[in-house]
Formats: sequence, structure tokens, C-alpha cells
Amino acid sequence: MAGEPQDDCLFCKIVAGSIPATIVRETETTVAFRDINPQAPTHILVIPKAHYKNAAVLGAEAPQLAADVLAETQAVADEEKLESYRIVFNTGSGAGQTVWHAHAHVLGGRGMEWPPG
Ligand code: D5M
Repeated sequence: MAGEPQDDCLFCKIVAGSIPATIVRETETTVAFRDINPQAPTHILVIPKAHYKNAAVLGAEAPQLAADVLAETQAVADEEKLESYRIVFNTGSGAGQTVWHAHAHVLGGRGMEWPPG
């Protein structure tokens, strides 16, 4: 069922606490933790605790939860004192998505180029 934890999902395991992560913030509906392979001095992932396979499905099926995730990206940026930062939702393998549990990358602490690669 939509939103239910998936046994084979890495980020569901982080939510459950069965895989360790460096958690920086947690709310009733979201968790934020440091990316294991940081692409910037600050690289934090914000995820809904409920399982949705990507940002498109999350936005369509659980819009309030998508808003919670977005609000948490701002909270993370404030806590990390990021004046400028980038929020990325890789959606689909062609865009670089490798973990099939919706997540926002919050990247900051260095200059960013546009367009992204
Ligand atoms: O991003 C998936 C991201 O998830 C990628 O930047 C690495 C990160 N990752 C993978 N495993 C872990 C653990 N165990 N802790 C923290 N971060 C992790 P995507 O947009 O799907 O490519």
C-alpha cells in the first residue's frame, strides 16, 4: 500500500533505525541525515518517513507530506547556515536516482554551476 515501509528499501531501514545514519533533524513525518557520499561541504538528504518511490509519486499521492519535506529542506539550510543552496530531487534512473525512496538533496557550502551535469 502507498506509504507502507518496504523491506528492501535502504531509506526505510534508516527510518526504522536498522541501518545507521548521521541524523541531523527528525520530525513526526520526516528524517534528515548526511549523505554518505557528499557532493558538497554540506550534503543532507531529507526524506519522508513513509515510503514513496520518488518525488513525483510523493507529490501526487501525499502532497502535505511533500510540503513537510520541502519545509524541512529550509530548516536544514537554516541550521547549516547556508545562504545559497540547491535542492535536488533526482527522479528516475536517467536523472541519477539510485535509491527508490523519495528524497531531497540539500547541497551547499560551495559555488554551484548551472546547468547541472
Ligand atoms: O541519491 C541517493 C543518495 O543516497 C546518494 O547521494 C548516496 C546516498 N546514500 C546511499 N546510502 C546511504 C546511506 N546508508 N546513508 C546516507 N546516504 C546514503 P539518488 O538521488 O538516488 O542518486
